[in-house]
Amino acid sequence: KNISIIGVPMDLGQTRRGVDMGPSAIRYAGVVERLEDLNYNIEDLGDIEIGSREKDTSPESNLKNLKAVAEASETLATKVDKVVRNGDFPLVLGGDHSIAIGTIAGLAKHYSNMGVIWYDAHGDLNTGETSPSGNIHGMPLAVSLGLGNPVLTSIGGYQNKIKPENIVIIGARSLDDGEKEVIKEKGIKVFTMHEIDRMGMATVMEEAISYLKEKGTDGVHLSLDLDGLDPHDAPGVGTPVLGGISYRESHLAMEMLEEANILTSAEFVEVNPILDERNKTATVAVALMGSLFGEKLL
Ligand code: DIR
Ligand code: MN
Ligand code: MN
Ligand code: MN
Repeated sequence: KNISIIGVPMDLGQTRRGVDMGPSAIRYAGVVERLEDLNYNIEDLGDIEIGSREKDTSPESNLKNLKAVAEASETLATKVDKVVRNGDFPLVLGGDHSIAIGTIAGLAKHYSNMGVIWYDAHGDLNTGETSPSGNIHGMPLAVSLGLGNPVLTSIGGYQNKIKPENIVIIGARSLDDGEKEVIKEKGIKVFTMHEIDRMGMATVMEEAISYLKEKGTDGVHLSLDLDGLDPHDAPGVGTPVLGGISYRESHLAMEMLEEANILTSAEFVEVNPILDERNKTATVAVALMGSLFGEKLL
């Protein structure tokens, strides 16, 4: 089996510097060796090129760095598309979560009914109208649903990449009012921290997996924002939120996804080595990838 790694040194989807070094930090934490030891052929395709920070937001929109984010998203979509056409498993390393716009644009045209697991403290369901920040990393799930600025929703040359009923959000604990409305209106499946506390991660993952199977998904993408984890376990993120998913629960989630054998692509985002403690967060990301790709204790 082949995994193709794509690094996306993107920091333009939010305002804190350093998350562009995420791919380096994850490589330094040994992602290639870790997955090679699980008998995968790893091809590291290197990093895609990212433009520079824009001084002003354009007059027609409050979205920060819109042009540069859109350009990088097109580049990433093309690269992801190529990996899927080669029959390889795309593993995308961020970079802030705005990169999911390009990843999903490259993936979704290969499936008629793609599922998405959004592992995150946040919903990332804002549009220019509802965003409190203008940061595009708070918008990629909305964009993939066809909501928001057309410059972003038309990346890859088509709209409405995914269906709301094919999305499962896991770990949510910070949602803006506009995001709550989208969730209700579109009927998006969400396991908040409340459900994880109440039912336990094992039941949450069982339900999430059978939900996506019942929807008849023909591929499932995992978009894992490291801020889904508790900041205690993953401190190197730009927007930490207390009371998150533990390291152990996250390993269990990855192991259950591996057992279910439903994933067709994955991305790990928001690793910021400048805010981290001795590369702890990148190391956690790589450990979770180990479980996701079949590492066993015995
Ligand atoms: C907030 C924060 N909802 C926003 N979003 C974050 O700016 O849209 N997403 N941090 O990961
Ligand atoms: Mn080795
Ligand atoms: Mn996110
Ligand atoms: Mn987040």
